Amino acid sequence: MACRLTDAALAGLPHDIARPAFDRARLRPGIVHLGIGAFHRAHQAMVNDLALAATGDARWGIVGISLRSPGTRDALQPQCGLYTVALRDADAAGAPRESLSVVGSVMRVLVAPEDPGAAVAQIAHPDTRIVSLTITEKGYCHDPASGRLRLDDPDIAHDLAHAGAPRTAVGLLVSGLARRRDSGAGPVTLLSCDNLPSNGDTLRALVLEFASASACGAQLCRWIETLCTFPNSMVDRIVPRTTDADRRHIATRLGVHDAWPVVAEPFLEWVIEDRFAAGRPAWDQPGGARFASDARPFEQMKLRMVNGPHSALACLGASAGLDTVGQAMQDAALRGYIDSLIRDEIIPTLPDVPGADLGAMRLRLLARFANPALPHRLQQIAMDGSQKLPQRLLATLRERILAGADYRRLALAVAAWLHYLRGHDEAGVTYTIHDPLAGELQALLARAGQGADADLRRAQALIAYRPVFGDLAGHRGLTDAVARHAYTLRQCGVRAAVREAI
Ligand code: CS2
Repeated sequence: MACRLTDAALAGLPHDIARPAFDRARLRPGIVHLGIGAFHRAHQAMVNDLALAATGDARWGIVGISLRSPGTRDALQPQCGLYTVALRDADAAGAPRESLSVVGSVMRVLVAPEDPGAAVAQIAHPDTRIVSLTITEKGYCHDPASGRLRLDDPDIAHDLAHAGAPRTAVGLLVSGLARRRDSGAGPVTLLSCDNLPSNGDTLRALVLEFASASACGAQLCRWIETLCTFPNSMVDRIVPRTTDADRRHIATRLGVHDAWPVVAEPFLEWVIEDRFAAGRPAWDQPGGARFASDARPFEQMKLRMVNGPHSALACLGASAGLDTVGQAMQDAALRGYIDSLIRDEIIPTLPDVPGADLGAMRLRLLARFANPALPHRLQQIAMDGSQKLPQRLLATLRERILAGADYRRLALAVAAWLHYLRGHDEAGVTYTIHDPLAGELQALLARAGQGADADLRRAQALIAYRPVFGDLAGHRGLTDAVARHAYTLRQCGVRAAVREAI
């Protein structure tokens, strides 16, 4: 297809395609977003479009920063920053349905590794009032169990030595903030939109830890503490990786080629603490965000209810040789286990959250996971387990242990990760473990060896690993429970293990 999605092409799109309902020509950059992947483009940027359309306040265009590859910039530049979001689910009769909208908030994309100075300058620009982030858990370069910055991380060490050419998100932020302080550019909000507990507080602690270790030291820390805010936020929307088939299908519907569309579920939630240092867009439009004085209970609920079961299902399903979350949810044994995990072991740990009906949320979640119109690969969710498990499953597990409550289903989720780390499924098909700690984990599991008692030794080796298990490291009861599940998983398979656990 010759023609590309551009501003000029918008008027000619079919009538059933929604398009930006604001004047893009007037848009000015007020938001810098680090990590402009599919999730941001299907979540915050869409909500930003709602705010721009409702208020006409043109100060809130988005400049994206890619921290790794130029792919998004190269695809979006010829499209004037425009791209399509396809929202997919099934109707009551199970027939797939889809609605398409073109999103207009993104003005341009910078590629930090190509020109870190330009990225720092954009963060330091006086028009920038919000710097938001979706850089995934590992992008924070912190110890997942303690939340402390990993000063021994080679990229962090590099950034502390080369403030002019940072590689990490935290390095870019601190260089940009130092520049703002020097130039008098004024206050700014740093808004983490990642699946981390107290994500704003976590980011603030990491930024201050880096700043105090940097050449600017204490003075910069004082400036940040006085002028910057770091609201906590809860984000929720399932956004699988876009495939070539998605691209072909969307081009057919648009009548023009979009090189970088995103597919997602219709469900969206975003709860943000209303603590903005230099103003914010009116993101609280119908279908958009909610502001709250404390987002932490919402984050905790979301991480435990949505992401915990997601990770458990990913490790179990991938080990069973399944491909997508939807396929795993069609398996009665796996679905029954996920339902029971949520109902019997996760919900009892959650405090009352204003306006949240946990029982209804559980049923809606099972339907979201089962969405037949949105293939979401289990391997995509299973990656980076070392960075995800602490807040998704281990925090819940810790509470159950302290309360003397049953935790066998949660222990199975940990055993499923151990099983997954073998690097092959039940049929012997191998896969790569994508995890920043993969090398360390595989080495310690290899030392545990094979043969009789291997399940116990592997469980001992894993659960002794402090960067993930923190103060649960070496817990005897958990180790024994994980070893028993690991034995069943290896000897009898995933389905037998989940049936046994419920
Ligand atoms: C998933 C999340 O990839 C993953 O680890 O668990 O991306 C999940 O789809 C979202 O957090 C849902 O809001």
